[in-house]
Amino acid sequence: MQHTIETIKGACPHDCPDGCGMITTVRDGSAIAVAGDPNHPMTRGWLCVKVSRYLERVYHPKRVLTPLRRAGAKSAGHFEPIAWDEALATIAGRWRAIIAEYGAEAILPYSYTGVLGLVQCMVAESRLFNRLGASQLERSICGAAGELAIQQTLGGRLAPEYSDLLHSRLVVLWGSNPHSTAPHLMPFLRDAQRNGCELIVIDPLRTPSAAAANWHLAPLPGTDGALALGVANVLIAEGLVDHEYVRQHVAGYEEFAALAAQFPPARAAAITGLSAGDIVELARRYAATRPAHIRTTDGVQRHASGGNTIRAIAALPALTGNYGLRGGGLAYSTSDVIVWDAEAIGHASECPPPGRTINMNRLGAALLGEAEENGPPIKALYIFNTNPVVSAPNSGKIIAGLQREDLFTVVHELFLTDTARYADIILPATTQLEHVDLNKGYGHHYLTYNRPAIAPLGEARSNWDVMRALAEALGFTEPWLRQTADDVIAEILQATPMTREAGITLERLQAEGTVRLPLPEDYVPFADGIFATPSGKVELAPEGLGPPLYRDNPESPAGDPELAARYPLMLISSGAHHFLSSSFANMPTLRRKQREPIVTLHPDDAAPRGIVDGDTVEIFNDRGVVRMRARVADELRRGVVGTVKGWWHSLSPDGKGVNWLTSDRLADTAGNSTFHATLVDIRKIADT
Ligand SMILES: Nc1nc2c(c(=O)[nH]1)N[C@H]1C(S)=C(S)[C@@H](COP(=O)(O)OP(=O)(O)OC[C@H]3O[C@@H](n4cnc5c(=O)[nH]c(N)nc54)[C@H](O)[C@@H]3O)O[C@H]1N2
Ligand SMILES: Nc1nc2c(c(=O)[nH]1)N[C@H]1C(S)=C(S)[C@@H](COP(=O)(O)OP(=O)(O)OC[C@H]3O[C@@H](n4cnc5c(=O)[nH]c(N)nc54)[C@H](O)[C@@H]3O)O[C@H]1N2
Ligand SMILES: [Mo]
Repeated sequence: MQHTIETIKGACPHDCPDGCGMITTVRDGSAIAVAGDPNHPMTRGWLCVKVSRYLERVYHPKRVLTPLRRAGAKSAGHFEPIAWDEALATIAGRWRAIIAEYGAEAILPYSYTGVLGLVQCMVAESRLFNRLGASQLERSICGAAGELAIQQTLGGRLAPEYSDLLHSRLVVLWGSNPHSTAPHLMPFLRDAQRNGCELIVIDPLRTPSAAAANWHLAPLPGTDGALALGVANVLIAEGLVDHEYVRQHVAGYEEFAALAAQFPPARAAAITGLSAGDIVELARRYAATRPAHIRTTDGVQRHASGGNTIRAIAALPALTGNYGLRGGGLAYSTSDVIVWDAEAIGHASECPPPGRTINMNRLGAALLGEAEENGPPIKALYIFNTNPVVSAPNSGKIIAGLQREDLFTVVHELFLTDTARYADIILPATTQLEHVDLNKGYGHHYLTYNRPAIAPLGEARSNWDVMRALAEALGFTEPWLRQTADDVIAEILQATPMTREAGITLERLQAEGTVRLPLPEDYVPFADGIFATPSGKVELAPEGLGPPLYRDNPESPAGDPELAARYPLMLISSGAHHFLSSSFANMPTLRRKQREPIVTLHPDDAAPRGIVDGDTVEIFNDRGVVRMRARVADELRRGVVGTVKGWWHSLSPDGKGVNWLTSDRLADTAGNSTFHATLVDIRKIADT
């Protein structure tokens, strides 16, 4: 028999700065291989440990492939197949009844970045729900504080290409673990190091990124704002500030300097748990080495002072004149290099006024009554692109909320996740190989068109196709609720000045796959010294905000000594190397590589608890109790314990996960999550 073999260019959809180009080989309609696009300038022909196994995900025997209806108690996991028509009619009928009784704000769309794409994420999360006038979701589980802090300070999230590290003489990874969370940065960093670039890592954990550093500093979690102010204090006191740069390009210097004056090394040392000598040394090395690059991402801002922390860190390249230098500056993300036309995305001007806002970190609280503080109770949830039972904070409250008998929950998913188990209706989703999208990683400057490689499996439908079908079931006739994904992309490219003026069209993206945004060949953010802030300068003390004040985490030994007397250990749960949040955590090969839920503690914390390496332990606080394997290692500082996010509850030995323990308190900025501001204790349990 004659086989047909094709290779199809696509885009990795995951929430990762690398935003890779992906090539799928298809034989007779089935995908048989995925590989990194050799022509994508970041991907350079290889995929990470997770996405290189993407076919295991696509053809996973447990994919949900038909719509399902609950047939038993919520969470019991019994479902029966139903036809799409019946599923859509049921949803439309329930929503109409809820709107008639409570108004559209009783419907809450709950989504995040299971796929990061213009159509399957941004458009899918906005158009239909805008048209309904449903509640708005404040999407602040990840980096909202850091995002706003960077915008307030620099006027936009702009960052250099990974390859610019080759021009750096010093790189500071400040609460960032690219070894796992931005793997395509690592070859550039290693090449830079081979050329003599120095690497400093600031992280309470000795991550794999830190293991290869010249210097690893381990501050107490949540104290980086004081560290940055301490460094600024030394820069100012020792005459290491680039005053000419400050005069031309920095606003609010005097106010900032007055605040930094309150953080001499001794005080910063007392707060951060570092030595005063180390803080002085950090400032001197940072000032003496040019160009010096700081990479700070989201781990460092998932604390109560997350926004102020990022503002304080982002001040340092301004004080030393590192912004605008190739190999210098600061990398948080490149997300604002293109600002899509908001009206083309959401068509909000043609919709009812936006509904009230619910913060996604407060899902459990909102379902249990908090929503009624600013509107009707939540009577319907539409969950897609997210797995809140595993990934959102304070699982116990979320589960209690999802169990409400009067709540109508729809989950659109690839798998029967811990969240989908609480659904009344589950809808089958496509993988990236089965739908159209346009993707851009938030660490670079390239758009990649995702051409579907294979037909949808079973009856799976993409996020946008479900929105179109629901719009039809609800009787909406707007053309922008009927467009194909390709038409949506074409409309937004045309409406957005940057792509329109550069002639970046759907046809061009389809022909070329990956297209660079129209930036000069030698683009360096802020090289012109212009910042899109009100003053046109770096704002160290923006109007109405002032300089970045330091505050102790309210849930930390310094912030709540009484609580810390009961729960003395600070828990950090960062990204797992083999998972992406909870995505991939149901794939056999990656689960084996990640081994099992493990908590790492320092020997000095293990010994008084009688814990030795390999023991089964319970981690606990007032919110919950979770069982894990103990690993005793001096990879983190005393008083700090570390684990990873992502393990599914239903696939864990005790049916729980780390977010049973984490706090749903909101941060200082943008309603952000505070996952890492969590106090716990640990006890050994008798082996059974
Ligand atoms: N393999 C893998 N890749 C991922 C993800 C994943 O789950 N797995 N998640 C993706 C997502 S959603 C995101 S947002 C990005 C996040 O990318 P990163 O920001 O790199 O990821 P995190 O692992 O959350 O946190 C980074 C580091 O911050 C440290 N940290 C925590 N608290 C503090 C603190 O108070 N001070 C300092 N200095 N450091 C601190 C943690 O120990 C951790 O090593 O990664 C993306 N990529
Ligand atoms: N303890 C702790 N928890 C954390 C963090 C932490 O640092 N510590 N980090 C937080 C961060 S940074 C983030 S961003 C969040 C992420 O949290 P979530 O956004 O909930 O991410 P995932 O848990 O990966 O869930 C994404 C889900 O989307 C599904 N999906 C994938 N593609 C599609 C699709 O095309 N359509 C539909 N309908 N579904 C699809 C996947 O199967 C998966 O179940 O987690 C947060 N949780
Ligand atoms: Mo994230």
